[in-house]
Amino acid sequence: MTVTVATGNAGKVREIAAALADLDWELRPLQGVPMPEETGATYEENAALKACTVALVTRTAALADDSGIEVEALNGEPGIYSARFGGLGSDLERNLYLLEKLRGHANRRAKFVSVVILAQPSGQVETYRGELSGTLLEAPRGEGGFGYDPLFVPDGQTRTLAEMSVAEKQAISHRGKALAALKTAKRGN
Ligand code: ITT
Repeated sequence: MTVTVATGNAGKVREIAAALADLDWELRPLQGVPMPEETGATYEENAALKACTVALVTRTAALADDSGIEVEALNGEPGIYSARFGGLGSDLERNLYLLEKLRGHANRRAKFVSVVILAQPSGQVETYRGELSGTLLEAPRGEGGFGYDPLFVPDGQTRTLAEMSVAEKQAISHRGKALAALKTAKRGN
């Protein structure tokens, strides 16, 4: 099966390609296909918008991820707005903005959520979800990963997601869990 990876986020592309390497799929990059505006109210709606639009335009199956970080002390913000948090343009700026918002808060609990949708040009969709709970540090640590990874220490771990290899992150992460569920469904085991 040919599958277009419907994301403009290079970090997600790396993780999706690594997770699906052992499936017999030809993964194609998005390459010039315009992505829709994310007007949905949920991860599921936004992932479906992205996957269905790209499947229609490319006439291939398309896989999209919509994800975000939900911070307890901020009543679940930024959630589906994580990529645009504070209207800021870089991961570093968004991390510093998050730290600023959390200043003085004792509760550092947060969770990542990923919803992965595989859409066919026919409109058929399959939805997979994964979550990862953890705590947020007072300062970024590590060079790997993307987004809020340098601030996030998963439960049961001592390193941030940015201090882990792609494979180590994948084994425990929200996206890794969603993609593992997709693989299980596709392989029928
Ligand atoms: P596409 O829509 O093109 O896939 P995006 O980055 O805009 O790329 P989202 O709208 O799903 O994707 O926003 C997800 C944001 O949540 C992402 O930009 C990060 O800021 C954050 N995020 C999601 N998964 C993450 C992860 O594994 N590690 C760190 N931050 C993550």
